[in-house]
This record gives sequence, structure tokens and C-alpha cells, in this order.
Amino acid sequence: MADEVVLLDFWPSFFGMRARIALAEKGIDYQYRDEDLQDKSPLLLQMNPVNKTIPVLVHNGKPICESLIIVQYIDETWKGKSPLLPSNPLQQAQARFWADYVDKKIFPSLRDTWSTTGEQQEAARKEFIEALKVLEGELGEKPYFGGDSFGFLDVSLVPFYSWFYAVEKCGNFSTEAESPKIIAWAKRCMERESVAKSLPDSEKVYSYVLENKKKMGLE
Ligand code: GS8
Repeated sequence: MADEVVLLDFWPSFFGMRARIALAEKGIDYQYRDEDLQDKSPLLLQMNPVNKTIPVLVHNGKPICESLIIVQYIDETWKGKSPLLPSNPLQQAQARFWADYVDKKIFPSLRDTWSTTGEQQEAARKEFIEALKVLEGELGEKPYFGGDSFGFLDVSLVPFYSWFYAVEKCGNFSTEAESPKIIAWAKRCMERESVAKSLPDSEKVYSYVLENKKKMGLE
């Protein structure tokens, strides 16, 4: 019997994009369900009762939660095509370390650059730019973070690229001026069909951000 794969997601979610890219890299057919996070579906609450967050991958009725765990699960389950994690344990550990760095440094600083004001926003913008520069150092002259092929850390970081435009507008800076190699890398990733079709349009993300700023009384 064919695998039944469902992805509970929300279109602007960079965490959801990670799962979309990994599934596309492996060429897996799946059902995409866009959640209303203000009115979560019974399926989401049943499949992720602990965190109640998207993304959730439901594979033959069984849930897998947390985006980085989902990407690793996809890589291990559909091994044949496009390996994402290196087979060497040391390189694997390094890729996981940097993906964790993305979650700890890029995610909160990006969020606070659009969703706060004044000194807090300034501090977040600084932290975002610093974290990108650290990642730029890790990338070095390689085409992808893992070397010559697209892999786990690329999947983990590239979704944030779809939010760069919105964050730059809100924080009044240019990522390209600060971290040109990261932008060149992101554009390289966007040449892959798996990435291009999984990331939403930057203008659409910006409209979503503006709507949210309004709701939060920031505009
Ligand atoms: C984060 C998921 C998350 O924050 C992961 O999957 O990597 N560490 C998790 N999901 C958000 C939407 S994206 O910003 C979410 O589902 N929020 C709903 C809520 O918190 O109620």
C-alpha cells in the first residue's frame, strides 16, 4: 500500500517550509493542509497535543512533530534520493549544531526585528545581522553549508530568506549589504525547484507582516 503523507502547515511558516522542502527533495506526494492557527483543526490538536504547533507530518496516521525532527525523519525514511544529513557522525553533529543555532539566534532576532519597536527592535536587528555573519563564516566559500550538495542546514536556514524582505523593510537595513555571501547562497538554493516551490513570495510575506503589525497596534 502506498504511504499516506499529510503535512499540517501554515503558509508563512519557515518551520513548515523546512518540511515542504525536504518532501520535495525526496519527491514525496503528500496532502498539504493549511491550518488556521487562531482556530486549530481537531486533527492538529489530536496529532500534536503537546505543543499544538505546526508543522506536523502525519505518516500513515502517525504524527511527527517539530520541524528539524520532521526533516530528519523524512531523510531517514526516504533514504534513496537526495540525502540531506551527511553519513559521517561528526559532520551530522555539526549540521545539527548549526540548525539549532538557526533556531536559537536567527528565529528570535528575525521575529523581534519586525514585531517590536525602539531599543528592543534595534537590539534584535543587531543580533540578526551578527548571527547571519556567523553563518556566513561557517558557509565560507562553499556552495552549500555541507559542501557541494544541498543538505540539512540549507533546508533549515533557507526558509527564512522568504522573510528577509519584510524584515529589511521593518528594520530599515539591507541583508545583502551586511551579508552578501548569504544572499548569494540563498539565491543558489532558490534555483532548486524544491526550494522555489516551497517558499512564499516575499511581498506576500511582507503583507502578512504588515497585517500582523496592525493587529499588534504597531503601525
Ligand atoms: C516551532 C513551531 C512553531 O512555532 C518547530 O516546528 O520547529 N520549534 C517548532 N509553529 C508556530 C507557527 S510558525 O511560527 C505555531 O504553530 N504556532 C501556533 C501556536 O503557538 O499556537
